[in-house]
Amino acid sequence: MSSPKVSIIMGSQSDWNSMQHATTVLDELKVPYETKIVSAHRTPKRLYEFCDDAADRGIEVIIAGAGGSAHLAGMAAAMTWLPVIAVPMSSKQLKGMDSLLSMVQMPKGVAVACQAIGDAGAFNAGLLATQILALQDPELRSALQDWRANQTASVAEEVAR
Ligand code: RP5
Repeated sequence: MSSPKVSIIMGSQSDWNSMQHATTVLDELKVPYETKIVSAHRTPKRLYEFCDDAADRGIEVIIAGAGGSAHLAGMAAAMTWLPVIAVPMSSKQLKGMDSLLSMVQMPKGVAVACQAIGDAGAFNAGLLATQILALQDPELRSALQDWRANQTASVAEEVAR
């Protein structure tokens, strides 16, 4: 098993149901990744240690999913120079609007690439991580182009009635 290039972190085990969609494209295109529970407020020391050595361990992109007051992605982006893709989790009270706004409204100076709320956002986070890695990897780029062509070919022109 090659060492992970993408790290998928999430604030809680309860985020996995949505965050598992981030692994779809990574699995299909054989991009090595790891999955970890790292909470900005429940495990702040774990978050610090994770950010401290992520780049040294060969991680190139971080995907961070969290719900509610979702500071995980912003804190991760603040503590590492690696690109951070944020996925707002749907929440009980505000259906993920809280997560979305706290992730997308990053103040100037620290960048987070925020995706859509929930499953689609998680899926696209895996896709975007693959696109970032493909910049430096011609084999992966070719596999990604095939993946996109297959997706296009799978869309029927005629409406099934
Ligand atoms: C956040 O609180 C997590 O990212 C999760 O989305 C939410 C609820 O966590 P649990 O109470 O289910 O552990 O930190």
